[in-house]
Amino acid sequence: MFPRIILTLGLLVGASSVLCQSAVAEVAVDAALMKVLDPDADGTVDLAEVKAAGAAVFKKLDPDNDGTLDAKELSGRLDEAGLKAADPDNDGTLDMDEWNALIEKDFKAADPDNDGTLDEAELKSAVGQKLLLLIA
Ligand SMILES: [Ca+2]
Ligand SMILES: [Ca+2]
Ligand SMILES: [Ca+2]
Repeated sequence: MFPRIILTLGLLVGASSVLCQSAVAEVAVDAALMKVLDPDADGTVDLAEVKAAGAAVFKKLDPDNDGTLDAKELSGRLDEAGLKAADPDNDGTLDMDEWNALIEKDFKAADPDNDGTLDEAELKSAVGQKLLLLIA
């Protein structure tokens, strides 16, 4: 009886962790990602590092090189509502200033302890994941 309960519990825990992973971890926070985001290798990502990574993504997403990202170029990273909120001049695209402002806003939201850096747990939070979609 006893081992059977343990087994059942184990299965339940296993199943729920699989569910959690698919729901939350859109961007895996692993050594490979940290190597990219954390060049000074102090184990956390600060705003300068986030902006540098964000600038690289901006370049990658803007193959026509017109200095703006439209909804199509942002697909999979930012939904329509997110684009609208980050687009104060309302031209339907994000330029580098708007992109940086968005990244800075998400960075601050992902840093509830307000120490100016994102650690692994903060990067794995829902808003941290949202930020990672913009910079990874
Ligand atoms: Ca760092
Ligand atoms: Ca704009
Ligand atoms: Ca922090």
